[in-house]
Amino acid sequence: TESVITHTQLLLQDDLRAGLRADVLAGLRAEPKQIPPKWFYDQRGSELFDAITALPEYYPTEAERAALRLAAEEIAELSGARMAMELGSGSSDKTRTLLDALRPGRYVAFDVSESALDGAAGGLTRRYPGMQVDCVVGDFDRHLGFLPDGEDRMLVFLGGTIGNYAPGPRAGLLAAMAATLRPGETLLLGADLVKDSGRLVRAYDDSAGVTAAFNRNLLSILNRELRADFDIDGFEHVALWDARNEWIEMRLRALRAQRVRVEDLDLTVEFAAGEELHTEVSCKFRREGIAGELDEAGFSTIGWWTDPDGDFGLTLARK
Ligand code: AVJ
Repeated sequence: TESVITHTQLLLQDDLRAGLRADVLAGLRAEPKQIPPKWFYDQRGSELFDAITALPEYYPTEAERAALRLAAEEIAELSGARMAMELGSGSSDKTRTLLDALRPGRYVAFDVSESALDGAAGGLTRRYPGMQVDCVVGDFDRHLGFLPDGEDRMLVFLGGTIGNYAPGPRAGLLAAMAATLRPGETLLLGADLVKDSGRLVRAYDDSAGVTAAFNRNLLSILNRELRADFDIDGFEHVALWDARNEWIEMRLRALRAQRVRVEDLDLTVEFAAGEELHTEVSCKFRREGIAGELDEAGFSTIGWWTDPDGDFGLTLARK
């Protein structure tokens, strides 16, 4: 059997830059100042994120892998899926555990990063001869409607990326996912669960300082892509647990007052000493909360699994 790899480009370099410009312009004018976490992932940011997933304090990656191992066969049976479409597939590394059980005829890898997709595709076709691999470069906030049609499809959204969405936008994303599926098709959702706040904070403020470097790399991205002049050493990494909203927040705190020029936006912004730039929320979930939100979006939950320690949850839902 021959393997087929296709490539679709929904996101051009120019679109990406226009999106960054719009988000940074709005975010630096907002109170408090904020930049959405989707801009963390340039090449260096992706490398730092991979390094985070290998840290002893950062439990979600291994926990999700363990949950997938326990659940994969049942997911394959319950879903009956013959085609998998993964959003934010990155290296597609953990996905293999699922593909081993599902053995779909077709796998769509959807990511903003073309280099991540290219890196993954060859290995997948070698491991799964005869499986068609479609690489789609796109932004799932805008391009869900372009996912390929097919029969018995399963949307796969792993890694806890859903946690980057606060409740309002999250409802919108889940509804958009439901809208792309036909009745009977499924969604597999990975979500990090509420747990001891000490463990949570350590996962986002590791002792080796990798998460701090990941957070501050955002300022290097702005300096390079938008010709800004952030003094990167003038900001420190902050990670805190918001118990009311049940989310982790990452911020960059100005150690001293500074004026920042963003040439490409023709913008000058002032940071007071101690002022914080909000860079990420990472929501943590409870089983009933996830089921309720999925129900609200038009799904019904048909399966729930966690790793043996109960740290990370996988939900299978049917439209
Ligand atoms: C990729 C969004 C799931 O929220 O845990 C890791 C990103 N940020 N450490 C997360 C992240 C800081 C990660 N997600």
